[in-house]
Amino acid sequence: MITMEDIVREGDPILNKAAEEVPLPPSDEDLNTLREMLMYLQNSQDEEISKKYNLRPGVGLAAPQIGLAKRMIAVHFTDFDDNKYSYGLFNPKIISHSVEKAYLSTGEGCLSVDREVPGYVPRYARITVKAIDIEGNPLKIRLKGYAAIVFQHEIDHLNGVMFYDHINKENPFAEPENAKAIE
Ligand code: LHY
Ligand code: NI
Repeated sequence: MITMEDIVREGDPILNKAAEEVPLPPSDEDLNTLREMLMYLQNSQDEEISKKYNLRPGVGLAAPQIGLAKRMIAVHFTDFDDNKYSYGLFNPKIISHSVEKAYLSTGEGCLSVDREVPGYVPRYARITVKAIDIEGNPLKIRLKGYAAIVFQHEIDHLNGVMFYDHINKENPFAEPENAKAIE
């Protein structure tokens, strides 16, 4: 079972390098890892389990965050319109995106970052993601709003990019151009 002890924190160089494509069909080992990543998110959102094992609640997790430079992400959340997203994905790729941007008015955090980093994180308002899911099915999902932001945060980890890399250094709360606030 994945716990906070397995989660790599900022400062570890694996968080700043691009991860490798996963050969498909996935090996049993990679498939198991992805299942465990999704299970971490589910456990972290369960009041009892998260308390018992001291899990920080999360909606997304990328393989580099558990020390594996492989292109795998898990997401598990319900958006503000009550749509449920629960996926383990191999080799996710943003194949198109809007010109318009969006950002969470509360900023972002990261399971690998044990401090608050204030500021707006501009992201694409809408994206289309292609990936192979945990069952081996090719997927093409259109995302907007909160969901689009979570997926971009996770896919960034596969490219060695942290959320704070996007924050305006002069003025963290400068209104991003052509962007709408979410929340
Ligand atoms: N997980 C964050 C989490 O709290 C992802 C996140 C946070 C996305 C805030 C968007 C906004 O679940 C991770 O840091 N995973 O990489
Ligand atoms: Ni993160």
